[in-house]
Amino acid sequence: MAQRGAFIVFEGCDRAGKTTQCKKLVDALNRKNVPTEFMNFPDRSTAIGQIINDYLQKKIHLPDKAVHLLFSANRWELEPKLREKLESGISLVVDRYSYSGVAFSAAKKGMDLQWCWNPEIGLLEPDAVFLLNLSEEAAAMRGGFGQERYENLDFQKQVKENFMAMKSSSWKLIDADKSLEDLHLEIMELFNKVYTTSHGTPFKRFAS
Ligand code: NYM
Repeated sequence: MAQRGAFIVFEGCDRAGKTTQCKKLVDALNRKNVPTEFMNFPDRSTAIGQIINDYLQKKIHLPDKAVHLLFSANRWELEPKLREKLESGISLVVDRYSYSGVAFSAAKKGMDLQWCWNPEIGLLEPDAVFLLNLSEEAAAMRGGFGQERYENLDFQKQVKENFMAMKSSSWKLIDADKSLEDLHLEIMELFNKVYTTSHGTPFKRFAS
């Protein structure tokens, strides 16, 4: 049986450069013959993902708790696919995961971190979380937000606080305020360490 792939999650506020760095990492690893695929959450291509997309684009309104559970259901519907890929030896670089789910929902009034975390319990736990951290000043230099929900400075500040509150010692806090290439090199180095240590280890799942 193939050794399982590594499961890496990129997290951070909007505009931190996650998607660009995820894709650079995937390309670089495939060039080095490390079979790797990109995935992202929310995955807007599924039926649940389409409702989330309509919500984010403000085409529909949903109560905060209901949409939170849809984001979580979107991860659960793709859990078998993630597991199968990892078991077949493919490494996954995933742009946002449960931590975004909790950090964004808990930034809303009346939404509690633990309540938000509960539906994530039992999902596969990544081998590493790379938290791309960008100062508000640097973020502001990157241009305006788009039209989607959550894309405003005050909300993003609260999201950042929530990420910091969830951050454990195994997370890699990465200063994203540097050139694309420097950031990529730092991420490659971090990935190599995680890849060596995660190989051959059993999957972990989120506990309480
Ligand atoms: N988001 C993302 C959530 O609110 N909950 C989640 O569980 C996830 C995965 O969706 N502003 C938010 C964060 C983003 C928005 O993500 C869309 P992206 O990466 O811009 O497509």
